[in-house]
Amino acid sequence: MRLYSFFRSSASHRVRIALALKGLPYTYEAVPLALHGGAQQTDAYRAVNAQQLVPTLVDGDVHVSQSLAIFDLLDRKRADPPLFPADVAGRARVWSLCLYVACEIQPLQNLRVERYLADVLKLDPAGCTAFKRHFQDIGFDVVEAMLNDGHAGEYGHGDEPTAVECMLVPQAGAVLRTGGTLERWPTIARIVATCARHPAFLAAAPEHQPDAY
Ligand SMILES: N[C@@H](CCC(=O)N[C@@H](CS)C(=O)NCC(=O)O)C(=O)O
Repeated sequence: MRLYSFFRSSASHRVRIALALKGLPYTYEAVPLALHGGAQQTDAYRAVNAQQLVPTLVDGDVHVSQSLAIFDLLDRKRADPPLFPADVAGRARVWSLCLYVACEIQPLQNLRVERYLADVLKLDPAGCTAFKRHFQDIGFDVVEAMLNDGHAGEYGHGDEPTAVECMLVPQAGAVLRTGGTLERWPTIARIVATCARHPAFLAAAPEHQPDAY
C-alpha cells in the first residue's frame, strides 16, 4: 500500500495511526501541503485524488480518499485490532465521535478555509488563528461531553484504542499547534497522554514522518 500524506496533516495522521495499530506496512508518499502553491493543488496530485486533499491510500488499483473510508477499508483488510467495535451501540458511539471530529471540527481548520479567510476576507494571521480556535474549542467541549457518557475507559471507548483515538490525537495536535493546551478538557487530555505512550501512536506522530521539518 502507498499512503499520500503530509506529516502535519491531521487527516493523514489519523490514517497513519490506524495503519500502525494494525501493523500494516506502507510506502510513504509525501505531499507537501502549503497555504499557497502546495503540492495538493498540482495537476499531478489531482490525478491521484480529485479532492486535492490528503490522505489518499492506494492499495493495488484501489484509490481511497477520506480517512473514515480508509478506516473501513483497513478494518476489512485486517480485522485485528478492530477500529470500530462489533456491538451495535458501541459501533454507533465510535462512529458518532469520529464523524463529529471529521465533519464538525476539522473542516473549519483546513487550509482551503484559511486561504479564503486570508485572501478574500482579508483576516490577518491572528484573526485566522482566532477563527480556528473558536471552532476547535466549541468542538472539543462537545467531544469531552460525549466521552464522559460512561463508556470511556483507559481510551475513549473502553480499554483499547479504536478509531476514536485515531481522530482525537491528531485533532489535539491541531490545538497544540495553534498555541492552545488541553487543560480545558481533562478526559481528552488523559486519553491523549495515554496514547503518547503507545508505540503505534509514536510511530504515526508527525515528528517521526519522513517529510517532517
Ligand atoms: N474529510 C477529509 C479531510 C481531508 C483534509 O481536509 N485534508 C487536509 C489536510 S488535514 C488537506 O489536504 N488540505 C488541503 C487544502 O485544504 O488545500 C478526510 O477525512 O480525509
